[in-house]
Amino acid sequence: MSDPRYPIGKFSNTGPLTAEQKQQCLTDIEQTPARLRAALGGLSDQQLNTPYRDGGWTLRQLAHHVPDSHMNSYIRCKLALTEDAPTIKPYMEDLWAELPEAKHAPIEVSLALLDSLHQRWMLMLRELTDAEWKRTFRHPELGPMSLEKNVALYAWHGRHHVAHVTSLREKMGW
Ligand code: NI
Repeated sequence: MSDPRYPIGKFSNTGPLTAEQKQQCLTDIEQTPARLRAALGGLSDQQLNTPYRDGGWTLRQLAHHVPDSHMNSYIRCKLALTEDAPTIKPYMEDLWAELPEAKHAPIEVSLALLDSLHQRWMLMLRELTDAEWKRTFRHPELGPMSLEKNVALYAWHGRHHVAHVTSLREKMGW
């Protein structure tokens, strides 16, 4: 808990997932939209415009970042399922978070987007065969990544950002 950037710790890749770990990742991804919505519930505009840590994104930027990130991940999953180890296009998440709409738009727009996106994503993920879990895309800087590892990463990613919100609320007594 000493580093406010990583309230649940950094993502650690533990290798191939067991059936139970896969199931836990799917449950996390399924529940991320509701958890984020609950974490952000009842906050004023002023509270939403508060950085979750000194020098960090505001809660509003964070609410818009999660679907930005997960839309990219969803598309990477689809590319890996339909092409042979395709090279994906990274994006500059810090610059996306600085675009005007990412700083000012109502969070409900992104919460609704996340609800819908994760419903669609789960429909895809629930149908994956064992062979499909092992399919890969190639990140130009990070190298090959399997769907399995990508799903584990984004299960962590949702919990990571929800914890930014809940830890700020706890600290501020909100
Ligand atoms: Ni993130």
